[in-house]
Amino acid sequence: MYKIGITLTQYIIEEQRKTAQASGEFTALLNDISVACKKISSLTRKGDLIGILGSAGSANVQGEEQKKMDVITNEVFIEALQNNGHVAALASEEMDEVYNLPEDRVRGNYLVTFDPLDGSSNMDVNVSVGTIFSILHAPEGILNPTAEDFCKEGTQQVAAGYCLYGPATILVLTTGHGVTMFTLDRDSGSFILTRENVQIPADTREFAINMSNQRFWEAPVQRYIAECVAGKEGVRGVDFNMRWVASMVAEVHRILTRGGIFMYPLDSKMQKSGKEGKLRLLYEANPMSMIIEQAGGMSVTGYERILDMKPHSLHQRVPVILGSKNEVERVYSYHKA
Ligand code: P6P
Repeated sequence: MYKIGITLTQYIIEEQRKTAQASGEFTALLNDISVACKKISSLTRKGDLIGILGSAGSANVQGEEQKKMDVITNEVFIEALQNNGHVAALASEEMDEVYNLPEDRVRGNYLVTFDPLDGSSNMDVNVSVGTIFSILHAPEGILNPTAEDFCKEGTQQVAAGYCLYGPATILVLTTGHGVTMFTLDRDSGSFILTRENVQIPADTREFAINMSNQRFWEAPVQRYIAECVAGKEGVRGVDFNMRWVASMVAEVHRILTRGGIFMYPLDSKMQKSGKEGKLRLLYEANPMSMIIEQAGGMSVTGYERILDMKPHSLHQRVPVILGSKNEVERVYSYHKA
């Protein structure tokens, strides 16, 4: 157990001491990521003051309109990670291909995938947004890793985390030994350990889903949500509450804090356009699933455990149903019925 109040740097150095052969590279990489998150936090708080809201006038590989802040925060992450010799390559929601480092940069032992500003459309309406990141081992001796090197099962992640830019800026991290939260102290400029060994309540009465897609959902999801909406007059015998922020980072943080179930299931509308889901496996579903499972929750597509999936491409999409174990278990059982 750590002392609440130590800094992220102290925490990761303590963690490093537990691993005899640790080189300190992983510690330094986490520090680089925290520097990027601090810079993004500072930018998100300025908004219109520095003209960073609105559209960038471009589209990402998903064909989605890029916001100015999508492009800016992507650059912040690249700058923070490419110069210190801890990564071998990067992959981002905002870049079609793998980002190989400039020839003269030293390669490190890690690969990082990231969504630099998840929920960025919320920036224009001043609602919480976040950064999501996932860390994998880089292939030995490969100067320029390929997309194939990133397409590893979520169980192979070395670490995963997010940074939520809300009323407070909170960095949440797991290295496979539980989930720890750090709150940015703007006076000192340090992330301070504020919660450790985070555990999600196994039960919940709060669901998060975009109800406007209801007519497109598959039967198991229709059944589950109808039962929640029926409340105490229905088979569940209790009333439910609903939330939808349209920032996965904010939804996951709420679930880590008080329980809940988050659902972006497969639907017939996305299937008609050839999509396998809404959220991306490598830099949204996998890191969030590692965090959720490390906090005692569950994360599935409806049909399988997300962390067991072998990705077929860099920007693969998947359905996501995650959160309080007993509630996700119930939805999973409806899909199996
Ligand atoms: P919708 C943000 O664009 C995102 O990827 C997730 O953060 C969020 O949960 C979801 O999409 C919101 O989707 O259809 O409600 O806009």
